[in-house]
Amino acid sequence: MITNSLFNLLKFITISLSLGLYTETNGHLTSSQISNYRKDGVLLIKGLITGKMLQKAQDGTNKLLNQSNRRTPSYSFAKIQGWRTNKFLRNIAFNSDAPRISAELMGLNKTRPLRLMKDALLALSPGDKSCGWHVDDKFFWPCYDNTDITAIDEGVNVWITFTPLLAKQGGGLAVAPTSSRTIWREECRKFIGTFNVKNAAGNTCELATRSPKCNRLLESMKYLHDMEPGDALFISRYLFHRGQPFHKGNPKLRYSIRYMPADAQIFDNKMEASIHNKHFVDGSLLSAAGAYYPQVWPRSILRERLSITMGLLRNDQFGRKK
Ligand SMILES: O=C(O)CCC(=O)C(=O)O
Repeated sequence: MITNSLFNLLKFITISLSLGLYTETNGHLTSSQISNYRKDGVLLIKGLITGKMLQKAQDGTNKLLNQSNRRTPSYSFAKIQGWRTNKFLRNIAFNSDAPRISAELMGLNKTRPLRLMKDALLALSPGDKSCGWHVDDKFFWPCYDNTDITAIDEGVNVWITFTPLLAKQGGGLAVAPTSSRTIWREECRKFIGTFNVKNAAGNTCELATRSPKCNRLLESMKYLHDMEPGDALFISRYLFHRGQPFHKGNPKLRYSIRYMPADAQIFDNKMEASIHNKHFVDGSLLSAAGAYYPQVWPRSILRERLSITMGLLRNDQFGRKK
């Protein structure tokens, strides 16, 4: 009897550990990091992922790159929602400090959890055109907008590099600090990301032709960070950003993860499996869709993690890529 209970306890601990239910928590952000993020809409965290987690991500990404052709008009490789099938991406999205820091930047507390919404694994190679200045559209960010320009809980995108980046050589993520908090944010945003399911190509990356004026303004604000593998930029959902093309060298690998408060409302972009398969309606809470947008902070939920690891989630109906 005792042996049986002990065996079950050990089994539970082993399963829990293998699912990564216990997350490491390092120190809190300083008040100046939080206030700088809230002013600029961007914060660089050095060494967000290191050691084995980083090594596995680099190896796993290189394997994926060699195995499959996922070229798009702008990137030499693009894979969306990789956390659902790849352990090494899921480990970062769930178990790194990315969720905790995102929750802290948005001022969430333990009664208002954080959920993982959408990730993107991209490779930018020499000569790729990348995506011009933009704020993510409703394909990448299928949630209703927060129209309050002063809101702090609008959503965070964690952009992690797996390869070294030097600002002067390009290849990284260009950001326009403070653009998420400006009064002209919506003026410039309305030229792009107009959500239209029938327009398969989308116009999210085309600000340079759709509004040369906004494009010039953002170029004048452009900042590029020097970054090491595992470093991350935490950027506000509404910060203008763009991939910085480059001309020489190895592909630049990056992984971005979008997080939202659990009470955000789903926007029906006609591609989300959560809506098709769980029969949710436009405007449902993210938390209602369970494992499709799993809770990652303050802790993950065993039932959701099991659905993911057992491969029970249906695929999204991707109509287009950035
Ligand atoms: O990595 C890039 O080049 C662009 C990434 C991006 O636009 C995003 O993470 O939303």
